[in-house]
Amino acid sequence: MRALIFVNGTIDDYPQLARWLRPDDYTIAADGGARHCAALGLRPAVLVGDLDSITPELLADYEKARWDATYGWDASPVSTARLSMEVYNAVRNEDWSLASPTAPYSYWPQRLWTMEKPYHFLGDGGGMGIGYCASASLGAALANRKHGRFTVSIQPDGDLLMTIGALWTAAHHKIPLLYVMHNNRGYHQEVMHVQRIANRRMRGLDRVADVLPVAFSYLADQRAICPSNLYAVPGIRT
Ligand SMILES: Cc1ncc(C[n+]2csc(CCOP(=O)(O)OP(=O)(O)O)c2C)c(N)n1
Ligand SMILES: [Mg+2]
Repeated sequence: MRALIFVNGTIDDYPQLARWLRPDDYTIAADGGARHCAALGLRPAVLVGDLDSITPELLADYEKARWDATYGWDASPVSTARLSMEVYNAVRNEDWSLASPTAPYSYWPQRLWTMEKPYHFLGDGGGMGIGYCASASLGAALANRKHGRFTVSIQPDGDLLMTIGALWTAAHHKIPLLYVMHNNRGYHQEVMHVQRIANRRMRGLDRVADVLPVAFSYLADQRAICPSNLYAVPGIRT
């Protein structure tokens, strides 16, 4: 992993610099250097300095993330901000590794989790293809296994349906990985896109199928996915 420090100098060519960035770069903004991060669409992992040269607007925007996360905290179904923070609270004292992309839940971990190690975040999938999350998380968990790291993945439902075989592979090869289902029962990014286009063309939403009533806990049952590889877990009947 590289640590990038943005200081308050001049950058002439943002697009050229953007091509050189990597998703796992650890970004540090030194005071007014935060404006370069904003121009590049980056949210720095750390902001340092006496904060006399960062613009008040940018500083307020950073501080706002915590406030934004509290919106609808007690709502049901649970908000994605709360889901993210509950998962963080559950893993933060482990040697954790977040293996899932964060775009499906509004990038909350980059906004609020403290990420200090290269393996704390695998990064988002470059191609944005669904089916990436379940399988990429499994690959990360395999790499983390020998280090004894706790791999967690906040797993969208549609994505898991694309690569459900990842569960079999995890069970068969005994790869420890916690998938926390982000089950909104739909291909929702797709639905929102279709809604937008339907509005623009002034037609109804009758052709949108947005409910995927899948019982993922049954799919994850080891008796179903890998019966040849059952092992006893104390307190759990197999
Ligand atoms: C292989 C592939 N097919 C289709 C798409 C188009 N697409 C983008 S998001 C999405 C829905 C994703 O559903 P889910 O994984 O449940 O996440 P959600 O949007 O519900 O949070 C689809 C179909 C894609 N990105 N990749
Ligand atoms: Mg979904």
